[in-house]
Amino acid sequence: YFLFKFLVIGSAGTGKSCLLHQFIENKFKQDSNHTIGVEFGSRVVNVGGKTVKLQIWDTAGQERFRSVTRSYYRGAAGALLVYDITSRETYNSLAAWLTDARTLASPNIVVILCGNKKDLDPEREVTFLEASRFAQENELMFLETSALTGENVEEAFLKCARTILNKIDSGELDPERMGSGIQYGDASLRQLRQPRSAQAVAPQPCGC
Ligand SMILES: Nc1nc2c(ncn2[C@@H]2O[C@H](COP(=O)(O)OP(=O)(O)OP(=O)(O)O)[C@@H](O)[C@H]2O)c(=O)[nH]1
Ligand SMILES: [Mg+2]
Repeated sequence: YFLFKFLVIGSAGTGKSCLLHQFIENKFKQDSNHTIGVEFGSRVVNVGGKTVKLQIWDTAGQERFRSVTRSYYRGAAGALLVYDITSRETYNSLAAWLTDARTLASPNIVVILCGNKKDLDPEREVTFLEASRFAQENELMFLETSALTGENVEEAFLKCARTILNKIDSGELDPERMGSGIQYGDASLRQLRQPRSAQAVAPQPCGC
């Protein structure tokens, strides 16, 4: 039905590449190195009976790549904004990442906040409650995830995709707007054409 452009953003070492790997390959990426610039992955998912292809851009968190990664933000429909629950520093940078996403991608970008490394609970520096307040104040969805165990990884991507679909259905998001980050697939194009062709063959009222 659709193709959605997604971003994975957040500070270096929070587990962005591991989250993407877990989502696409269904396993934990051992020995993950810092991402150089941007990496790419895609997966087809079923959301509420509709087939959607997620085109996902995994960006480097290191400051030195910021100018490169920023150039990929344009026209993203959704984003996973990732911090590490065992690192307050990565949590403190969230506001800056969010500002970038909303100014460079789109003010309407659908963002899900992911508190990753949920499996390292004993080393936690950021509470669930604190992060959920931040999410609420900034109109973000929120989940704690673990790229290691796979907990909530699929849910994070699907939740974001589902919200985008709902916004398309309600008219809040227009896939035809330039830079919406949404493209029609064959199935939705067929549906879009249907009413017009039905109109063309519909019998005309005779007026009597
Ligand atoms: N325990 C645990 N470790 C994780 C998890 N996710 C990632 N890691 C580890 O965290 C480190 C960084 O993971 P990456 O996925 O490379 O981090 P990144 O956010 O892509 O980093 P940059 O590409 O530099 O921005 C690696 O050593 C991973 O093994 C997780 O859910 N749990
Ligand atoms: Mg990475």
